[in-house]
Amino acid sequence: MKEKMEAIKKAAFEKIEQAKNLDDLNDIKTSILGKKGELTQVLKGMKDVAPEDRPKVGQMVNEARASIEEFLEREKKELNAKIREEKMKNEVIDVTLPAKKLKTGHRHPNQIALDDLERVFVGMGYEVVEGPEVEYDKYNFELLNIPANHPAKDEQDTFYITKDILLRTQTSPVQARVMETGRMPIRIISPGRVFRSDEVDATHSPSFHQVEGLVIDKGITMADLKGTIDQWAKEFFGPETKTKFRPHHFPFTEPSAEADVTCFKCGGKGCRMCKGSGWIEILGCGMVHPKVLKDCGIDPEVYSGFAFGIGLERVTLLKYEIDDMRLLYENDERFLEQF
Ligand code: 2NL
Repeated sequence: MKEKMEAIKKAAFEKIEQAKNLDDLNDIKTSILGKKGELTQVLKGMKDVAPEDRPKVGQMVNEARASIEEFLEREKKELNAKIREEKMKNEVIDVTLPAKKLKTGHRHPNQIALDDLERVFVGMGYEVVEGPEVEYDKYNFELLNIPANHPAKDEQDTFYITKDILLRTQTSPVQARVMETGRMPIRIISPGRVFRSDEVDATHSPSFHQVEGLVIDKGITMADLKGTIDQWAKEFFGPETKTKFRPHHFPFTEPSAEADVTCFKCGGKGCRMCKGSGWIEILGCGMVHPKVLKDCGIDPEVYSGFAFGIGLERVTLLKYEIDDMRLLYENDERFLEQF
């Protein structure tokens, strides 16, 4: 029995010495000390040992077990130390390597155009006012003299939440809310996201941005409107820019007009940018309709005013000569980093 025990011990020590990693050590442990291990088998064979020899055999098995366990632990510690040393060697930090470049973002081209646009109006004393994107029919349509049967109110054109609540189709409702407060005079621009049920293409999107302006005071005339737009165009597109106004129709203004600016690419001679005409259409505007003033609680006999609406994306596309609106929404870094 003693020889058998020595043989098991010797074999175990040899195996342990040859172990290359922690998994090997674990396997050895189970194969000798485990439930079905060699030493355990000896204990199970105790019934064949003479009763008077049993304590001795038991002691031998326990001693063998203890010394194998001790050796296993020692080897395990040594292996762990080796693994750590190896890891430290591989993880040496080279402090002389150049640092990773930090990537800094910047404003979206739409935001750059909006900031430029706002700066001009704020310089003229305008206040920037924002309002809700989800609006009541009352503020988006009714107060702006857009009657129930108007095509703009069709479900084809407007996203309705309920019969009376919708995604605003313009930022005029912000201005209607300001008029309703009755604080005079008013000199505001209201930039923001608006929604129309349009198919996506190079010049349309179901969600885009508008900047509307509104001025109301005693004695405001069409001359103030034209002078303001002309001044804005010169500051925004360059001092050589001229403006012209063509008659148009909006339900909320009377008279209404569309304003063109001289092409800032060719200076008005005619080029690809302005499709040969020398002019580029830039905004819609007009004198606030007396009915709109009245419905918003302002006496049209005392006050008058003008309003205008600028499509932000349209201005951004023109300013940066971008030929497809979809590029503004895709957030492709290769596009964005050019601004
Ligand atoms: C366009 C036309 C326009 C207005 C917006 C307005 C607002 C109030 C009262 C009267 Cl509260 N008018 N806004 C006026 C004329 C034109 O926008 O084509 N925009 C892209």
